[in-house]
Amino acid sequence: MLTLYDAARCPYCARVRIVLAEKNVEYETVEVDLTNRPAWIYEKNSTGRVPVVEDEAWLLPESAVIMEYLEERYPEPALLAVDPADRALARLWIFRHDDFTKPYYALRRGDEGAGAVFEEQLERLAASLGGLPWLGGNEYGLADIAYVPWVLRARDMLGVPLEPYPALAAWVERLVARPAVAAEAALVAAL
Ligand SMILES: N[C@@H](CCC(=O)N[C@@H](CS)C(=O)NCC(=O)O)C(=O)O
Repeated sequence: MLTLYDAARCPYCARVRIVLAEKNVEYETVEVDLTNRPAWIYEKNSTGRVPVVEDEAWLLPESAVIMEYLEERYPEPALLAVDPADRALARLWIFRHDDFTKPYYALRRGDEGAGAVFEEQLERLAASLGGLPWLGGNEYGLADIAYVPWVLRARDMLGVPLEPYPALAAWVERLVARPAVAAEAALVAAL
């Protein structure tokens, strides 16, 4: 059985949890204490970070790579579109996630001016959604899963309101209607 080295509060782990839930994959969780990381985690991942998945003693770190691995290992239900252009767009979102997450962490640290920079990112995300339901276009998938953990944490843990960004708020509503994301929203609310 697949093992996930996990931390409840980690948004990168959340990406993997959501993909596993969407694909209905049975797995075991090993919770890693991020405040007191066990030495053995470096045997699983040289950076000492989570998430890591272990599949028959084979180890894979890095949430973006894990998401793609799971997509190929468990193709159904698909979380990447069939159309190559749509697949590329989803990958582009994931490749550039730092543009969004760096301002998030700056805000979390309380850096000066970070609120305004993060607001710009929320506006950008909302504008990208435009008339489309999902970040990747017409189909829900990995791009949405790659971003929603930070949006939920910004809303529920950093107190960032989403109402000023109606397209983004509606996107979150659509996402939490999915059991896989609802479970994650419940976890964030309890952190
Ligand atoms: N690029 C990694 C980032 C993972 C990451 O930063 N995980 C955090 C927890 S949210 C971690 O393990 N931090 C421990 C540390 O950096 O010391 C990924 O996408 O999986």
